[in-house]
Amino acid sequence: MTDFTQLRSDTVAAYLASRPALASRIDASALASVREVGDGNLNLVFILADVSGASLVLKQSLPHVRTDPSWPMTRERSAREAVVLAAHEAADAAHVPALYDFDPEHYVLAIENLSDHRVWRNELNAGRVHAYAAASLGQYVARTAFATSPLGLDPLEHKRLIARAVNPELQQITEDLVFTEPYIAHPHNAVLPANEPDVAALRADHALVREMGLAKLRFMTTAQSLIHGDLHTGSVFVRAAAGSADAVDGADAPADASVRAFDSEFGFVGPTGFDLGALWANFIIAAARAEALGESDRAALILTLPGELWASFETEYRSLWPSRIDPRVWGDEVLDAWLAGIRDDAAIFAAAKAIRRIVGFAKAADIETLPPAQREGAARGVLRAGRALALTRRGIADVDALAAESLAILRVAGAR
Ligand code: SR1
Ligand code: MG
Repeated sequence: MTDFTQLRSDTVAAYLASRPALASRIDASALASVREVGDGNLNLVFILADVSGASLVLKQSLPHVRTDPSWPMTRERSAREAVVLAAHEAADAAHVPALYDFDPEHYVLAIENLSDHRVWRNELNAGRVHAYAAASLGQYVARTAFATSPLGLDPLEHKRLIARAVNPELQQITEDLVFTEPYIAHPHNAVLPANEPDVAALRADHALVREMGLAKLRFMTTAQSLIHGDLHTGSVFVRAAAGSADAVDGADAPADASVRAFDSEFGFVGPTGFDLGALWANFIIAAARAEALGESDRAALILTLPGELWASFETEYRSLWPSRIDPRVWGDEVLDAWLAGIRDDAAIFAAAKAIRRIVGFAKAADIETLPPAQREGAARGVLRAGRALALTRRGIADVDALAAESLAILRVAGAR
């Protein structure tokens, strides 16, 4: 009997053969290629293809952080990811990879191979913006959020979903890494020496730390919808095979465009704005890189994306509103206030997620791959933009105005 506790290139064929649910997906006896491609923080990932060209991805959670084996990590997160993938596929199949199989004994997900797509963060870092992706992701968050909230689900089903999706260990990682550690001395933190005064200024800002404390409580106590939980640009695949710079940078999607959110192992029933905020934060980070490289026009283009994301989310959510299952006390007058709350959450979570990627564990390649001379100003810009967003967002309905404020801050910080 082969041991599948930790899959290897020489055991995946036997593993496939042991999974009846995959028999129609790929010929385990005629594999043409097996590639181990996991480069994230947590998992083993294999892309397999058979001689006929059929292919799929196997993703197995490891019992520790892949990049730090001394940090244990529950393997049950793969079961949470299976719950999120299945629910999100039911709500918006166009924007997630298809789930083919889940094996709870070995913590293995079998999912659609999207290797004709590229990771959005890598594309942004290479100067290809794929601006159309923001609107697609606004639809994705709206559809999945509505369908998994009490607006789209029977109230008992919503409570059962909360129970099925609870993800204590990974929720706690987010609580620690996003909302706490950047604001205290902690071994996970590291910045360039030149940025140490910037971090000290953040920690000394009582108004900011108060906002982060409140945001952490929102994150810990809100059960609006089944969120992706880690929707940064490295968790998004984009494809625009038309490939021209115009097609890639235009807001209109090329005819063959595809946008998929993957890696939802941090998902749980939480605040809807957290997913929007994660994307928004990473737009600020990508813009900081562009600004640091002297590509001001590209930085400005990237900072149209928070507004595109929000506008698309709001339009889609409003279009779903008439289908809510119980309009008795959720009349139309509720919708504006509900959306305003999600928008405010998105902004404060964006601020938190921008700051954590500079100060704490799991940094962003956008900034880390800059030469130190440019990295210093880019990091400072992200920290200041995050701080300003946290403190000025209240009551500001205009996401474009908030993004314009971030752009102005990045420009000044990069020029120092
Ligand atoms: C130990 S996990 C570190 C980070 O990687 C994931 O992408 C999440 O953002 C998490 O915080
Ligand atoms: Mg991930």
